[in-house]
Amino acid sequence: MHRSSATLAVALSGLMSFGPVPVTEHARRAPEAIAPNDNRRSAGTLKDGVLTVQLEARSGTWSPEGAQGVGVQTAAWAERGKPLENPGPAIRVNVGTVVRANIHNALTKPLTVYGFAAARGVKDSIVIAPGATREASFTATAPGTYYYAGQTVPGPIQARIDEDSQLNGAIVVVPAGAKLSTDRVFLISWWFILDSTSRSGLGRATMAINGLSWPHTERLDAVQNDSLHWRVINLTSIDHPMHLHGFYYRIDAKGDGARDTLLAPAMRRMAVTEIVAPGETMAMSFVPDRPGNWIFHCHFAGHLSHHVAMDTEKGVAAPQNDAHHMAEAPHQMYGLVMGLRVSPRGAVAKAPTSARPIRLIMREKPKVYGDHPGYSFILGGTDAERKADSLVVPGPALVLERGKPVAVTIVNQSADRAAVHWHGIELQSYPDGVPGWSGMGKEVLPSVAPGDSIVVRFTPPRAGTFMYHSHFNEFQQITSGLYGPLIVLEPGQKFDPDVDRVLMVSDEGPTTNVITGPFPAMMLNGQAHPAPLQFEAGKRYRLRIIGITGDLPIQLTLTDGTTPIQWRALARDGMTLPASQSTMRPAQMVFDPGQIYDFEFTPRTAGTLTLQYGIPPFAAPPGYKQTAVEVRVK
Ligand SMILES: [Cu+2]
Repeated sequence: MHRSSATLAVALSGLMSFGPVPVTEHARRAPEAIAPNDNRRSAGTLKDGVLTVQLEARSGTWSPEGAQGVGVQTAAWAERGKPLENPGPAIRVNVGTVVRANIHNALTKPLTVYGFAAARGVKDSIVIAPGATREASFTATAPGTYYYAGQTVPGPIQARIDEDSQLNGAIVVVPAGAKLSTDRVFLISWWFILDSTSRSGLGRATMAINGLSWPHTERLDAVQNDSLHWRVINLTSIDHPMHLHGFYYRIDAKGDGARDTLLAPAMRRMAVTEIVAPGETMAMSFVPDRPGNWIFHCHFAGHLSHHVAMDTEKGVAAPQNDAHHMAEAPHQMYGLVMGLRVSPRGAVAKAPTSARPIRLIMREKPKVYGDHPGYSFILGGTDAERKADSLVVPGPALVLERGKPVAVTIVNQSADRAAVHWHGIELQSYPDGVPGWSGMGKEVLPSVAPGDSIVVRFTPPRAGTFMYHSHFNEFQQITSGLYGPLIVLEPGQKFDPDVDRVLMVSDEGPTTNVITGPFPAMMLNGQAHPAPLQFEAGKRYRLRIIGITGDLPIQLTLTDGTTPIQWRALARDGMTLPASQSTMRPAQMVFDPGQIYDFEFTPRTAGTLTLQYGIPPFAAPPGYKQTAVEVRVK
């Protein structure tokens, strides 16, 4: 698969003509249920270095929200004679094993199968007629994360949105002699119906990890200081910036299904948010050294919104489900979220008691973005607090000191519920900001009701660039102003806004129709039309670049008019880069919401540069123009 557009609009342009298959078309056949697959078991029979797997594609009913939830008719894989599974049966082998697949197409359409011949990934395919059986085989030569997939609709594999979108399976190859099943494998899939009469552009939609959608995804259990190894496979046609709460993870390998690249130790990078592009795979590892409840989720606000809840129809969540929504999803998250529960090993650290107090007020004003309200965070004790109608976006830059505890009182003056996530901070679970989830045992963080407040305490253990943002109803709240920079300094270090420049990229309001747009303007530090930036030649600046759009990918370039200038990478997601990665490079990058980069920039001579930012060309609608900001160097 190619890296393709991250906006649904572009991902789907050109596919619309195929039209959706109505959910009811074959629903009357009352077919078999498709079971979720946690990818722990390995399919097939291993004999004399040959794994023989008998696969069959059949039609069934898939219930991404559990057996009691809404079911949809889709094709899925099974081992011959066994129940249907989503994802399909996992194939786990050692290097040197020959994988021989005998594949039967029990569907009524020709089936294109990717991933089983020598070239692997979507680089090769075989076509199996309805009712026919074919063989395909390959030798597992390189360790890594791979996959197989089936397709019954015409067009490129990105055209899979409904009836064949769950024909996926993981292939994991480990070194000769290694244990087959230590790593967990998370396969991301989607399913949706387009509806031009719908407010959102979607009829019904879901996004799933291993065949289930939050809050129904598997709960992962670990013990504090365990070493966790996860593999992620993205078989949707859209990016997913995967964000881990509370911990950095190491990216060990990235692949495209055909080839997996194990990164050399000096090139392995630490992140809290990494993009997994369409058709891409990722191997990651981390050690949860603090107990409690954590989440690993896609940072596109729409991918954990009600739009991917099955009781949302035509963009409107069924009102009779509000109570069940609040009970089942007090965090108001759906879709691409995994929950991790880390049980303590030894004594649990207590929250700091003496701490620097901070009051952070969440404020709302009606009709700021058309009919939609605007929100912002205001710092207590400031002029902004005294001016009742003040709505400053982004929220105030909170400048904290490494190792120094803070006690933040979150005051909710809005009509919605509130929750604040301290993005990238290695804190304890309770203050992490996911209502109904963060915490441990019976002590679970609530959301803050309108008019109410809560105090959360944490101690930032690392100096760097971070952010805080809403973690409730994010599709609405993050696109409408609820975020701000969080800068942690070394003890004794002073924040100098002259050389320390925060560049925060966000949306100017929410998106109503996620398929056709219009998509909001992208703002730089809260401005859709930013004023020129001023720099001085010869001075060394630290640019702290923070992505917090709702669902849009961001390209940012600093150019002299023709080519990007050079800057030095300093940090990623708040963590200082090792010397091997802190290199000079062209000042052009593509990043997704939830990603943070620090660069060192020393303009050499006086003159004018241009900072250009907006949707990257591969995802932009036709005619789209990025915003250009004049950069004046004196
Ligand atoms: Cu996503």
